[in-house]
Amino acid sequence: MSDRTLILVKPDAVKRGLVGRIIQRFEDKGFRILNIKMIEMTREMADDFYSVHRGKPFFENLVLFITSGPVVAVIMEGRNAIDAVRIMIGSTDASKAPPGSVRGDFSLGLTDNSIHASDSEESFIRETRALGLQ
Ligand code: 3AN
Repeated sequence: MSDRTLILVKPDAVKRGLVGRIIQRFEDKGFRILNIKMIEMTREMADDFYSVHRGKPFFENLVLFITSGPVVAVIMEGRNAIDAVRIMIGSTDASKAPPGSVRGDFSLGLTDNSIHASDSEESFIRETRALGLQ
């Protein structure tokens, strides 16, 4: 159980002007922002960030998408952060994410699904390192 996690507001949501509304939900829930940064991910950063997906059929699209515009990275702290935030973002396929979740309320996509959140302590460490945040 980790008390820190990372979210990325993805390029689709940044382009649509949803940054404030998405981050607000986590502050409303009780999470505290420890670090926040707008980042234009390079190909190398994306490659490290998504290294667990290397070799999968959707990998190239994923890298092209996440480097298609700025993302907003937020490190947050709060009780049971990794699990609690995963519940709040909804399932990967946003067309199946329930209303009330970030993806359920703001997206229909699978690659362009508005938000990313770390799914484990190990991912949190790899992802923050890939982004140069620690
Ligand atoms: P999540 O973002 O819910 O943690 P992951 O980590 O399994 O999902 O996948 C990372 C990203 O890869 C997803 N956000 C999505 O953009 C993309 N992705 C995952 N599975 C697929 C798939 N079957 N087809 C296309 N894109 C996918």
